[in-house]
Amino acid sequence: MSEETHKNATEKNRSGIFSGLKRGLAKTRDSLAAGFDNVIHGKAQVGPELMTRIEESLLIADVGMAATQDIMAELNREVGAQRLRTPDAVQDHLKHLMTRQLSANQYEGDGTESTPQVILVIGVNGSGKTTTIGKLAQKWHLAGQRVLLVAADTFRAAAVDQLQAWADRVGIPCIRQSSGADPSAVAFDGVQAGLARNMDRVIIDTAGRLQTNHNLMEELKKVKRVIGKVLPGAPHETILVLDATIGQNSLSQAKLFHEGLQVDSLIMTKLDGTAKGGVLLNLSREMKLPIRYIGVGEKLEDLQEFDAKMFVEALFEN
Ligand SMILES: Nc1nc2c(ncn2[C@@H]2O[C@H](COP(=O)(O)OP(=O)(O)OP(=O)(O)O)[C@@H](O)[C@H]2O)c(=O)[nH]1
Ligand SMILES: [Mg+2]
Repeated sequence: MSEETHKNATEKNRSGIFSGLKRGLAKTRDSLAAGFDNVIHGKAQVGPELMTRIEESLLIADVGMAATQDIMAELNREVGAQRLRTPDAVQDHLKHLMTRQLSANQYEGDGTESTPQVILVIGVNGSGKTTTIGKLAQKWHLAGQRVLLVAADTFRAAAVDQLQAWADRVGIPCIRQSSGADPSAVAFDGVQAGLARNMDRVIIDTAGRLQTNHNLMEELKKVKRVIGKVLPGAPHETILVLDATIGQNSLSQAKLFHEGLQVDSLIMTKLDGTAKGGVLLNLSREMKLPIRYIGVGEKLEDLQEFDAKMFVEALFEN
């Protein structure tokens, strides 16, 4: 491929991702930008009305009280110092502040190049763990990596089958035991198999659980300890999958999972089904954890690597 063709292909790909993102964020965009769009693009002056509309819109998009107050304090300061003289300038600065908050926590890996990289995926019931694992596996497989799935959700037989179906679809192996098996035993087998088969990535699926269920949280801690015994340093990444449709409630979920299990990064699914996409700002502010991927639909390409700048652009573009 010539450099020019490659560049065009990359740009085309990027614009495809961006339109998917815009489509997926439509509901949040409607609640956010629509609230002050007509003020910004009308004949409005920079003044209290505009600032109130912006604040209301942020709250409606579920940006949350704390993150909204941060943003408004800084915007008001800039307006007060007469550094933002037009509504457009206010909007540009708002976008800048949102991007800054969303990119405050970058994923830096665990600093090791260990092979395999063991990834433990956790979260409440139905948040999107298994489908997200399937999509990640497909992405990484297509990128030429050797990926192994581990069905440590042994709670329901259907859960093991669901992961197996993804493995079959992608064309990669899946380690499983019968349902009802001890999840840490399956995880142990999985990591061992990952080592023996020289895998690049081992992704462990777990049963959904409420963050308030003590026994089930202890079960996950055991999974973590056990895989650390097979491969010191594993899991290299513990990913918490959150469902965007629950809005601010995802904060208390994230806090409890993080307290118990030391989460390394977040994936937010189902942004396409909610107007509460602004919750990512408060999550980023409170949790100080990187957001790695977002789900904006059911299709494979709808699981996107999170890009703060693109995310904010998509929220504001009509
Ligand atoms: N619209 C939409 N649906 C999604 C997204 N991600 C996951 N889903 C759907 O959410 C539902 C639950 O997904 P699962 O992957 O089974 O969730 P889980 O966390 O593994 O559930 P348990 O194993 O029961 O805890 C499925 O119907 C998925 O297709 C997304 O980004 N957008
Ligand atoms: Mg599942």
